[in-house]
Amino acid sequence: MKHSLIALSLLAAGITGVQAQTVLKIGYATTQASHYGVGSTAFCDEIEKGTQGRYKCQQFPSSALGGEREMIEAVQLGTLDLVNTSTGPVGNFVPEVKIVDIPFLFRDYDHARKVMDGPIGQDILTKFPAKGLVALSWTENGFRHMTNSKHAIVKPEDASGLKMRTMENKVHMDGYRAFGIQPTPMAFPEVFGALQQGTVDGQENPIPVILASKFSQVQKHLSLTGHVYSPALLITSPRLMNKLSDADKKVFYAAAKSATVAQRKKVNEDENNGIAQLEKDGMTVVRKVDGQAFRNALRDVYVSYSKEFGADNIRKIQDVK
Ligand code: EAX
Repeated sequence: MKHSLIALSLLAAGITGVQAQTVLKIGYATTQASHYGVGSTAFCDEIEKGTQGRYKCQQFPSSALGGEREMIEAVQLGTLDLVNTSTGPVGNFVPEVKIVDIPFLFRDYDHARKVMDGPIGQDILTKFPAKGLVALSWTENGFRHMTNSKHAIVKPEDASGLKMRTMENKVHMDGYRAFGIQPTPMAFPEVFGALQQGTVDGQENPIPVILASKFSQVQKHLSLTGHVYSPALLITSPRLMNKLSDADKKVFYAAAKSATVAQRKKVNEDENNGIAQLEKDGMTVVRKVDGQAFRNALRDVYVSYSKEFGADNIRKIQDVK
């Protein structure tokens, strides 16, 4: 009797010796072994360690909680704590993000990462709280390449007329129309089935996504167009961040930086090893496309991009060395 009274009084005083634990739900589109899984696991490991186990994650890989747009909405509503997402649908929530989705805006990974980590990319992150979101860091999806089931794509004329699945992203769709592509916007969970049934002829994604999603099973041709750099973001909500102590906030932001580093490292690895793997899996790969022809095809749409985003803002990104 005596012991239970002591236990009860300790409990009442909150002195349980066992810290309360909060389990955070984090979702992303591809497998746990993919670049999103590697980045998310780095984040989760670090917040558990940094908060002495007071915070830990429950991961929902492989679009278990729906497409990226749905997961971002769930974070806004409070039914999901974090999402590690490409910028694909993000521009529909935070318009300032759209500029980084412009085709052929970034020269290479070094250029893209410098922009995202520098003042331009960091300033975009400050626009999220006004939309009920908090972007903890830029992670990374990668440079996007075209796959299809019909024929090799070397120049825009080869892509012309193809029904290609795109993200729900107007900036991408306007650019792809300039190549003569018929863009079909679709949430990621539906893509494999649509390719398998031939509802669309092709799609475009970075090597890490093509690998993790086993698109080689439903796509014959891969062309290394690298037509868009696809940034990604680790997003949570002001609701979650406002619950954290200042010390825990620091832990979360530091863990988000670790996610960025880990995810980019995995993208590098997939870029180095993935193409040979996809060839082994049966894809025919066009390594050298006519990049200039693709860029030339965008001349008119760049006029509308300049009107929408400001020619000087586009130039500022292009001029980052
Ligand atoms: O973020 O929808 C897409 O094509 C994205 O690249 C994918 O969800 C990974």
